[in-house]
Amino acid sequence: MKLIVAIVQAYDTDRLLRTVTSAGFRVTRIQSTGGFLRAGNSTVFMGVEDERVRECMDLIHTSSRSRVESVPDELEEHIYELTGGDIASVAVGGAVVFVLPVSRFERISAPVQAGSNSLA
Ligand code: 2BA
Ligand code: 2BA
Repeated sequence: MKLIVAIVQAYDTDRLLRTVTSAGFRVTRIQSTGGFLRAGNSTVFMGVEDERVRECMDLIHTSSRSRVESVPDELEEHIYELTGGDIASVAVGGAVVFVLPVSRFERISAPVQAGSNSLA
């Protein structure tokens, strides 16, 4: 098994979740923020069997678009200090993807309590 960690742009997230869940992949989405543009993006975790990693990567590829984003005025100085360049816009996405080996996967289940959805 591999853990695919994909950082995708906010506007691509819903399409990606629909596409991968329709193909039977399980997924967890966390809202995140890019360190450079300080804009919201999504980090998507998918535990995937080895033989389906390629298929999953292809679905991420088809669901993610590249865009050119303007650097917000308030970050221009910070970005100049960081890069030494006068950067007004950057190409963002499609997706930044890490594929990690999983040494162990477990689903820990407790008995379901009938008629109660409370932990009390
Ligand atoms: P941000 O850090 O907000 O970066 C947005 C875009 O700004 C990047 O797009 C890239 O085009 C540009 N950029 C970032 N750092 C730069 C730098 N030091 N100099 C010049 N340009 C820079 P992407 O590369 O497509 O990355 C999109 C988002 O993916 C990033 O948002 C960040 O949240 C994440 N990401 C990218 N590489 C990562 C890495 N190695 N580790 C963790 N997260 C990463
Ligand atoms: P959800 O994706 O919202 O899934 C909630 C529950 O719905 C799951 O509980 C499972 O019982 C059922 N379910 C989800 N996808 C299904 C499918 N394709 N076919 C049949 N039943 C399905 P859990 O398995 O205990 O998962 C709880 C949460 O853990 C999931 O919430 C998801 O956020 C995360 N998760 C589970 N497996 C994952 C994986 N392989 N990769 C990433 N996240 C995973």
